[in-house]
Amino acid sequence: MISTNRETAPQPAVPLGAAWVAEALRQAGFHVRFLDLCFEREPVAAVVAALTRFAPDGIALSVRNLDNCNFLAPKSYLPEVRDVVRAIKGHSGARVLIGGAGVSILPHQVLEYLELDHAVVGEGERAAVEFFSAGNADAAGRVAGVVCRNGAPDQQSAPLRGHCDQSVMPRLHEWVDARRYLAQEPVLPVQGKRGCAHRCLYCTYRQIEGESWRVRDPSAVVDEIIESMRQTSAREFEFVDSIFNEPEGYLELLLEEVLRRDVKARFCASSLSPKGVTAEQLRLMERAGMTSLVITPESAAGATLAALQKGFDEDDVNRTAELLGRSRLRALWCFLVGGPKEDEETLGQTVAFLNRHVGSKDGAFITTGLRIYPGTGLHLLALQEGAVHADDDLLMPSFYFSPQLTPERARALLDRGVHHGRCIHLTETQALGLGTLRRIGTAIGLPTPFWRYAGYARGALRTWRGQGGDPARR
Ligand code: B12
Ligand code: SF4
Repeated sequence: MISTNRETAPQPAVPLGAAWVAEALRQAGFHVRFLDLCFEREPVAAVVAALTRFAPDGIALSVRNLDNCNFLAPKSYLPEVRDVVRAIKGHSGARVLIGGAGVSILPHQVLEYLELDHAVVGEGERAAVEFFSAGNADAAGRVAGVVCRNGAPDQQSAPLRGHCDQSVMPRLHEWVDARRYLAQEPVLPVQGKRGCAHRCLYCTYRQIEGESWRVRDPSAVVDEIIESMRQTSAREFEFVDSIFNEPEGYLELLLEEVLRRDVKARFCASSLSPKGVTAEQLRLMERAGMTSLVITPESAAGATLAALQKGFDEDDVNRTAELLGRSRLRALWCFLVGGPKEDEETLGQTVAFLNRHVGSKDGAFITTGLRIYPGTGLHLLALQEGAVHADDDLLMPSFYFSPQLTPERARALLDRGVHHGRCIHLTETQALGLGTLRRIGTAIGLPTPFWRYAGYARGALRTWRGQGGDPARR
């Protein structure tokens, strides 16, 4: 298993999915080696060395990101993955299977670009085992979930139903050098559920995780956390679920289990929906050890929320902000600027929200422009508005930005309108030197979440550069 992701901004991402698939293969009786390219200085040389040492019969490639989703400074990661694929082909005749979130979004286009034959759409635990167990390439190509380069363009995985496969634990510590990641930010990811039943205009998650909620048994999730605490120094865990507070009732079951088992850890969540949040839920989160969360309204204006088909309105956003303001939880509020129907008025509503609700314990994360993916409502809208051409396969990043505004004007309105320095713009998270600051923060035991120091980091990097500092690689 080769995890190809080398992005370290806004933080290195522990290859949880690749580890999970590797563990499934091991449990099925395969002899598995894991190569994590994240911190390798010479990734191609590392791949060649591993192939020479291990001589695998099958190679599983995990591709988490296609690109950085940054409209203002776009970067595709696929050219570096192609270098890895070429090295593999030059040094091994093994059967290759590619998977991961990025692959699931555009499987055929990724296969064409990388000149590979087989990809998995969606979760890989079962598909990878069946693929590598198949007697020949034809049978491997017929495995549920596997898409073939020469297959029909609409060939997709079998729909995902029922519960997540409970029999496999990711056992991250077996596959990944957790210390390297924990030195950059002392938090490990954990996933309680897969899928999302919503249909937001721009979203890809149903292609990656499936279009219905599939929850794990809370006791299995807590077992995994306890095992990670035994095997690594991690004492904080981030729930990377599509939406932490859905489906209804699950977060209660999970956090009650954390309390029942008396787990002495801290928790955060990478996506809370403003819809339906209650004061009781926030109290339970605090009692169970949650200290921060990322909340994803994307806009504070009703017209934009409706156009994005978020399924909640500005009253939900404001009500949840009031509740969070009264809690001890730190909230990072995420906004997408430039969605359909965005204009000076709607952005003004978001600016007013940022001033009113993003308090001293909180932050806001601003992404300008929306990455367009095939099969989404946003793609259809972009075609109608002429923002993309029908022959653009969207493998290289294309973005939507409201025709009623420009990115420069949006930035000016935000800079002028927001009266505090707690807004973090996506581009700033890619600044050189942030990785060094993160490592220093971890070494001196700064309390998480690290986004709360964004203002200080901005100042420190400015001073450093002003003094002629040459920040090392992130
Ligand atoms: C949580 C999250 C984050 C968190 C991560 C926190 C953490 N502690 O890990 C944060 C906010 C930091 C983050 C940052 C970024 N993210 Co993000 N993130 C996610 C999210 C929601 C979940 C990822 C996850 O951990 N899933 C859980 C694991 C278990 O699932 P998995 O990795 O997909 O693996 C499964 C399958 O993919 C498959 N699989 C995986 N590998 C393999 C290999 C083989 C061979 C096979 C067969 C199968 C297989 O099986 C696995 C198990 O079922 C996804 C969206 C999503 N729903 O997937 C976006 C997502 C992966 N992120 C995305 C992006 C772009 C980014 C950023 C580049 C954004 C930015 N510019 O800052 C950064 C990059 C960070 C980095 N260093 O890589 C995109 C990638 C698509 C794209 N356009 O490239 C996604 C898909 C969201 C989107 N826009 O649609 N992210
Ligand atoms: S709620 Fe979140 S994960 Fe679900 S469709 Fe909307 S944006 Fe995607």
